[in-house]
Amino acid sequence: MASTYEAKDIVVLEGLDAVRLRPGMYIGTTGQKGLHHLLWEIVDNSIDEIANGFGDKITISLNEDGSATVTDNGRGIPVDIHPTLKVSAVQVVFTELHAGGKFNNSNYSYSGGLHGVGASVANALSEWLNVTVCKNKKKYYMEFESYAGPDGKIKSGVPKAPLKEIGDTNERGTSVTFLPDKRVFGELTFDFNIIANRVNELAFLNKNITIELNDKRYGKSQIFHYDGGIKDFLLYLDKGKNRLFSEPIYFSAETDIVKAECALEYTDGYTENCFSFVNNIPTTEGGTHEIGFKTALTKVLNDYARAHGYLKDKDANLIGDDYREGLSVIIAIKMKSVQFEGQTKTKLGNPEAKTEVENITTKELTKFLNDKMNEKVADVIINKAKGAAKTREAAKHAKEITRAKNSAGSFNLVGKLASCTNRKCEQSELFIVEGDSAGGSAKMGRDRKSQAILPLRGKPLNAEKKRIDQVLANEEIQTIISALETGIQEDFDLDSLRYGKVIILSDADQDGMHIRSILLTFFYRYMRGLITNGHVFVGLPPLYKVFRKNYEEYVYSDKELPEAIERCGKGYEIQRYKGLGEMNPEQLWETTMDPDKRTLVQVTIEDAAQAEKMVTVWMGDNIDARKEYIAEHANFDRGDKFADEYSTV
Ligand code: TSJ
Repeated sequence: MASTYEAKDIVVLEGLDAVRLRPGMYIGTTGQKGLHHLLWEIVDNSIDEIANGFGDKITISLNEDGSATVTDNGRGIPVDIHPTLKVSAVQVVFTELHAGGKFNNSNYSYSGGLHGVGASVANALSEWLNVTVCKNKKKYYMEFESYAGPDGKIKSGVPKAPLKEIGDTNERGTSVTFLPDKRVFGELTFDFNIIANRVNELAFLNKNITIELNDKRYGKSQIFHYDGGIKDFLLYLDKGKNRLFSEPIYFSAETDIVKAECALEYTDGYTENCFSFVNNIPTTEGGTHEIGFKTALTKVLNDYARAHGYLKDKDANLIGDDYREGLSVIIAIKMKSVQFEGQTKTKLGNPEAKTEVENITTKELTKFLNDKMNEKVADVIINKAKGAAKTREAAKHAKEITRAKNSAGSFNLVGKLASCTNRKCEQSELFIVEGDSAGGSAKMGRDRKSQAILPLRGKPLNAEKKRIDQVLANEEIQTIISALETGIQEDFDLDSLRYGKVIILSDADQDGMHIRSILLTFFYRYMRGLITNGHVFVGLPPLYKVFRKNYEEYVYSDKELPEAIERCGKGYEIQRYKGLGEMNPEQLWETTMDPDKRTLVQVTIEDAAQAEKMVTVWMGDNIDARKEYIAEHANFDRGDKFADEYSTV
């Protein structure tokens, strides 16, 4: 087995053993997210190196044995001997929990890695890890291993030998290969799509980088590189929308405190899409940088509107919402000592980020607008905002009506809703069921105490195309709003939620997927807190029943069908359910509603964002984008996560 080579390593290694004892403290979970976290901890280092101007290429390989290799062509991790620890810097990086502080020193790192301990955490949670450094015309190598000692306890990330010079080279860079430990992550494996998505984002956010992703297990390979950086990112996000400018507005600036980059444009839609990042990390909950941008946007545009006669002396200023209708923007900043806040720690808290981004945006946007060449663009923005201000009044009126109806007992509105008797939110569930016939079965089959049923007749209205007042006027949507009792948008109040679980039950076909997507888009836009707080679920009805005399089994995915047939044995029969409506009340209860037997998939904010994107393309006016999308996603048969990767809740 491995040999430790110096006694004082033991002290260091106790740190790594602590990581293994409580992996959650370092990587959040030991599930799929945690496994991929290890990879990002390593990749972040290469990104940092390149973002600092050293090298331009990263290669990530997912190897056949389950390990992953990350290689960059940067300067190579320093190999000199650490003055107090008396081992190579490479060893320190992989064995010291606080190596981050020593090597990612103040003028080096913007890394998003957790506490800057990333590489050592990845080492601690790997069966083995090896590193090759090319630097100073020399090649160096070192290997680490985690193994069970005589007492059965696992020693984590133990160096097998000191860093060794193994030859000459003209190349430069660092290469790390590691095998995540099965004793920590079980049989979980790297997922090409998860990695490709994030790598794609990283390539957008770091325009000088080329990232190659090789999946050696399946022979798949993809290269990510965007000359346009976040400008390309914005075009990607707005694909399928009707964009109002030929090119996004783009600016970047650097101060002592932040490096900031913004790309923005308008579409003919009515919602705001603001995506922000700090040190390459998405700040989904926003924060001070976003506020700085928005404050500047409103001020600059109001000033411009007044200076150019769009607003007369008697007119009030337009409000921020008006200027953000149809706005798509990406704000990416880099800064040191970031503080993250909020429920999911994805909200930037640093007050100086507001001032900096606000000043930069004010200066750059003013410069842009005052360029004669951009007069048309300015005209489009201001006129669009004036239109938004007009309908804001109408929307206010429509909302007042909705509120009045709600407080008036809402008899008509919730007429189709069969509520449950229990009033406690956490013990109540609302099933939104596709179709009157399935709705009828659900009403008969349910547990009346805790389960409410709301049947949806047809497709509820498309939340993408209409202005807010029209969305709210739709009967199906109004029923949902009334039933949930939370209010919407800025009125949304989670404490008023009537049903702790909102469960969407739709057929396993294209229409069902469409209805689900529209509902998710609605929640995403108007009741986002419902999703972020984990209240929205998708129910999975069975696809088949496999049965013979005295035996029956429901099957929920095509993948499981052969096994079920085998279990059933000779003389089996198969019933295929084409829709929820084919099941009688007892069957629906047994397979899909009974809390003890059913499978629910909790909807994440990413699922909802994806649904929104799909609905945008699907129902928007851009026919080319729609064709392209359908060509790319031709198989609608439960070809999404709600069929294949479910987890019981
Ligand atoms: F940390 C790590 F092991 F996870 C890792 C680090 C993994 C990979 C794939 C690459 C890297 C890495 C580190 N790439 N490039 C660097 N650069 C440095 O560590 C470095 C190089 C030179 C200097 C210097 O001041 O001369 C400083 C640093 C931090």
